Amino acid sequence: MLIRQRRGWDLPELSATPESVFLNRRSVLAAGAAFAGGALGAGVRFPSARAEGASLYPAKRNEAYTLDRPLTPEADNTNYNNFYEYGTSKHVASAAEALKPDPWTVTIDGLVEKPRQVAFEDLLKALPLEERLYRHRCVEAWSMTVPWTGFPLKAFVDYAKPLGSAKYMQLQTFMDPKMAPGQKSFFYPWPYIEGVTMAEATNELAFMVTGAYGKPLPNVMGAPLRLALPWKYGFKSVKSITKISFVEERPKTFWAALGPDEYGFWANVNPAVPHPRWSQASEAILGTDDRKPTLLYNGYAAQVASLYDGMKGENLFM
Ligand SMILES: Nc1nc2c(c(=O)[nH]1)N[C@H]1C(S)=C(S)[C@@H](COP(=O)(O)O)O[C@H]1N2
Ligand SMILES: [Mo]
Repeated sequence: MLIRQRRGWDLPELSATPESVFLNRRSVLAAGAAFAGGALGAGVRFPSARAEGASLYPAKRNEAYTLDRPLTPEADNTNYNNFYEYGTSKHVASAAEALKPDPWTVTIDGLVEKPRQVAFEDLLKALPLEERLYRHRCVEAWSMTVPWTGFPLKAFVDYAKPLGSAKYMQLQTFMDPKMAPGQKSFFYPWPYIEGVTMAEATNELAFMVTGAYGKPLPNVMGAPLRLALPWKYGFKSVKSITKISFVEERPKTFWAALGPDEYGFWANVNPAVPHPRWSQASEAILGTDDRKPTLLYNGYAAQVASLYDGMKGENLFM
């Protein structure tokens, strides 16, 4: 595993903090103005759903989620990504400009009270946004720290109203080889699919992401809607989601289909369980030359360890 990153970021490490506090105040004022405008001028429309959504950022930070290290500078984050729909290189930001996140529809189906299709902007209206600072750990052993904006996955579950018989939530990326040339490769089992149990989906940490760094999500990070499961390896955090299905059977996930001996369904972070081809004992912190020891459940054991009580026969850590 080779990580070549320039260190040349000269911003003070946590400069994002005071700035977004300032911006939050400004966005509260802007929201007040928009509300007043709406009351006076019914029928005034924003130029596009995306512009309308943009006024929701930056969202108020949920201070319950704190970090033990600085945020990864935005430029480092957007220049080192995994988005196989746009190629297997880490430098896919310009290729991902072909993604069209607006308009965007999310299908909700399977074991739900009422299957339906929702416009992405209607999700934004229904589910209040907040900002959370999370760590992200790729199975390749690099890591980053990101200010995500979004809503708890549990809020989405309540919105979708699954039936009691639903055992898993399956999340699927768009399928459009014209928009995503990587999907022309027959080597991969497109579309990208991930899944979690209902207990995982409703855990407080599971987060549906619509923005990062106080702005709507850039294409390369999986616009307009991606997952963040900070206690699991990054491949679980599926990007550019178009379909969410509530199902009884465990979903056949993209990486587990491709390499069942290397990538499992659970994929919980554990320093003591190596990947078959490399150690997971430590992680390389993106944008620095530093490594840190990997933590069990990526440091989130207090919130999630009890999800796995008594699951003896399961491969929880691959
Ligand atoms: N649809 C889709 N989702 C995906 C991937 C992908 O290739 N396609 N890569 C995964 C992997 S391996 C990681 S580490 C994260 C990377 O997210 P980032 O590029 O925003 O850092 O996205 C995950 N979600
Ligand atoms: Mo990853």
